[in-house]
Amino acid sequence: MNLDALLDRLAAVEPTEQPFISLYVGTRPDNTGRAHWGPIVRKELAERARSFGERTLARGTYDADAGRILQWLESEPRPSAHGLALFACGAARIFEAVELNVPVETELVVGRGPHLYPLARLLDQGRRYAVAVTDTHQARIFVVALGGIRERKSVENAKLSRPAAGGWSQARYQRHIDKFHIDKFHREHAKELVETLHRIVREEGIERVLLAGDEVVIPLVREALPKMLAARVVEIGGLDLTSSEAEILTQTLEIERREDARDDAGRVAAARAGRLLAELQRVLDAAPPRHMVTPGGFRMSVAMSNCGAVGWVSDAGGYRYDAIDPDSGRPWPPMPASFLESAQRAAVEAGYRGFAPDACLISRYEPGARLTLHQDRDEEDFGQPIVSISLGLPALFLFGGLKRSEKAARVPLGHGDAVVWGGPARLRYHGVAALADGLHPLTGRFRFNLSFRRAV
Ligand code: MD3
Ligand code: FE
Repeated sequence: MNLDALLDRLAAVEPTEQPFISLYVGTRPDNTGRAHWGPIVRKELAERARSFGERTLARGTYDADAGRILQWLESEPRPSAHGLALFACGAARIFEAVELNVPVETELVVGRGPHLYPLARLLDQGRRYAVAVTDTHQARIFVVALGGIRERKSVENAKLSRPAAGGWSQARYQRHIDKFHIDKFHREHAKELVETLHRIVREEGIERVLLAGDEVVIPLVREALPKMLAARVVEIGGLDLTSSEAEILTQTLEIERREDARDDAGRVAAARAGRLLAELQRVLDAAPPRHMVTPGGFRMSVAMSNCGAVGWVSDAGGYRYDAIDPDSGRPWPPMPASFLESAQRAAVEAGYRGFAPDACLISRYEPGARLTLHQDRDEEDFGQPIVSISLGLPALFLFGGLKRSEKAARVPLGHGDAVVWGGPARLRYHGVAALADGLHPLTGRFRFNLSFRRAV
């Protein structure tokens, strides 16, 4: 079974009216050699049924789906499977059941769509990470894999080892090195650490490096990191060279789990983003991006288009929402169902039910393109949020205040990120810093932003 394809398929499921059942089952026998999961799963499924009113449509479809799940569980899985994952919603025409060759935690989730994080995590099994603990003299590098820790290497700066038990030559040597040389030795130490780390990361296929160190050495290490490594380094506190292996293990496992959860969410978002891009292509074929002109006569560096009942346009006459694309003289292309669904999913997750966008402004950024600080005030009802989805190359979003003069925070926005701007944030000044050059596997040298609005 190809779990990647399964994740993609399930990520594309639109929110359902009827309950969607996601069931993960850990099937490993206990120490008596017996598997206990059957009765537990049966009980969980039966208990959850009671959360729906009797003789409701939801209860009916839930019972049918649960029945189908139980039937599969009784007849299909091989005893050798370590785990099972099942997804069922008759109303969405989904029934997927797979055996897993890795253990999972037993978990039943009933919601409006599939619960995918555990599945995304399975695609990552066998991930290992490294921990580097350093000061300006000495470093220790550990590799954690399958829950165990193992010291791989210690790096020591021979020229600048700590004053040892008082040899006279050592003392005289120490007196003769000045600030300049100390900096130089610290820098050499950082470089040696980074080189060693780089080799270990490459040899062992490590995805993430957790780095602990003092405020002197961390900037030096950062400076020495090649790009490939910098992307994998996460700084952590609370550890130093005196920490025991047990301390290092327990502290970093927790951090790694948290980072993992972020990655899993990102993977689910990226699977959805792939589908949006396919639709986007169709929309832009019908209404190609164009560089609009501001009322002040400037050509915008961002190329724009729209889909939906109305579209945002700018020309010498001003800004407005219009049902007709001025370039084609025809209505804007309709909003694809997957666009609407993604926007509504994000809005609901942020606490805005009933968001019904009638406009989707599509912005295409190429390297150098930017958007100066502005407010979005052309919409009828500022009580409605704006939902934005970023695709392709990453950008630095500038998030200002309610006055133009307030200093803007810089927030990186990457492929698949969705942001909901509602409440007091709705009228904050915002913009996008000049796009850095880059090549995205799906969009090439472009960033696209979809921003969904209730305009009229
Ligand atoms: C924040 N686009 O099209 S996301 C725009 O990334 C625009 O392409 C940016 O600003 C982009 O107008 C930002 C969308 C966005 C829209 C409205 C907002 C962010 C907002 C209103 C208030 C605060
Ligand atoms: Fe804006």
